[in-house]
Amino acid sequence: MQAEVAIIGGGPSGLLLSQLLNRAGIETVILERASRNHVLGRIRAGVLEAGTVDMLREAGVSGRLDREGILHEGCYLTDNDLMVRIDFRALTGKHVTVYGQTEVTADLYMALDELGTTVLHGVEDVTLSDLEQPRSVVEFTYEGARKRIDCLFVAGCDGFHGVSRNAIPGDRRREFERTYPFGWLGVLSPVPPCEEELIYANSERGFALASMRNQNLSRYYIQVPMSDRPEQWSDDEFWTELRRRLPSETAARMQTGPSIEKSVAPLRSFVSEPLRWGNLFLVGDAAHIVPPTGAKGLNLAVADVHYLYQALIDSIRSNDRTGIDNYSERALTRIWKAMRFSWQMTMMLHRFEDEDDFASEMRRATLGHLAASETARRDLAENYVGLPFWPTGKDVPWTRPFPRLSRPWRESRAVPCS
Ligand code: RFL
Ligand code: PHB
Repeated sequence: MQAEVAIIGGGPSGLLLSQLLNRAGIETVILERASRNHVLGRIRAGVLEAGTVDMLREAGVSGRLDREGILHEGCYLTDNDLMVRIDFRALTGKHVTVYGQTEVTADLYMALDELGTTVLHGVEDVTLSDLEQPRSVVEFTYEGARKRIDCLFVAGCDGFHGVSRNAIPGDRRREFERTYPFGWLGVLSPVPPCEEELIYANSERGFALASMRNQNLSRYYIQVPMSDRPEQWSDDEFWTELRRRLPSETAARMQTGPSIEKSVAPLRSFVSEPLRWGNLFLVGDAAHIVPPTGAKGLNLAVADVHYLYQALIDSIRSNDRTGIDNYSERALTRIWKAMRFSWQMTMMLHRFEDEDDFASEMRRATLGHLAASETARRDLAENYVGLPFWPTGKDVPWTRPFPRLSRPWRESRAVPCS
């Protein structure tokens, strides 16, 4: 097989990249390990930044999102009965959109089918080679036979457990990681949301999040020990624990129902640098993971696609390699800011098992500061609604060589592949 761009992984980042490239007349093939039903059944993100919605519009897949997405102009951070509203609209002029990742993925698959894009499901043993040659090779097993794609570029969109990241030699890659000693037990239930806006709840029993998908479908999470399994928690036990962590008035009016889905997600911060090796580009969770507390994972994946897709078009159509040469640094600059925000939100809102009274007072003081300071709320809102894709200061033009960075390894490990 031949393709201009081979895409490993049919999650949101791979699908969106393919859709944008196909619309520009660039031929892609998507290789996905799981079945389509499996990918469509995964319950994950729910909050889209405005920049993400713009990208989905640009890809021509926003029809249903524009009709069914719910605009949220604020959210609550709470500490027992203290509720602090972060007014996104007043503080930043922006909003976020509540629309499930499942729906984004379904919309993308429908659009790709219409364009006749090749998406192979159930592929195994993907290997990447000749990444530093003019043309690269992707080999894989499909329906029992070994197959091969010759391509110009490979997009590694295969998530945290994919193979693409490890195709970059270990001595040219650097990983940064924080794991957190708890997970999120999530429940999806066909009941109206308990509040019109999301609630990020801090309490002495641990964190809880009240979120939603639509007026009749709620998504709730509680912080649990990492060792907990979803089957250990009956629905009743879940609702009882959630009630204890939410502000009492909200808890009193919360409707409960059966769980449609129940799962435990680990929390991790992770970055692998660089995002490029020769003709390979890492995108989304393949290169970075954030704890879900800031609602940034899917949005970061879409931001990577934003930086990459035009760069690939420029390289393939006009032999202009500026964009692909700058992709890694451009994307990482924004990724690290989202890492910081997600880590900070996680530290502010979760109870750590071995924490002392000082640590819990620090968490409460952070929330108290948010309650009292508009500046603090604006900072949180600016990050939550999504930082701009491009810096706005006129003294940071991206067309110049990237400024020297303070960490010397970046220069010594710069990828020699332009
Ligand atoms: P994905 O979605 O993991 O897709 C990768 C795809 O690659 C396939 N794959 C392979 N295919 C071929 N060969 C291989 N060797 C392969 N290995 C893997 C996989 O089957 C899969 O289909 O990565 P992508 O596309 O980069 O998208 C990232 C997002 O899915 C992720 O960041 C978000 O879901 C994170 N996230 C949230 N993000 C937000 O922006 N807002 C939120 O509100 C939000 N909430 C969440 C979240 C993630 C959660 N969990 C479960 C981790 C809430 C939760 C609970
Ligand atoms: C969700 O609705 O699944 C969701 C919302 C906000 C988050 C994380 C998850 O920060």
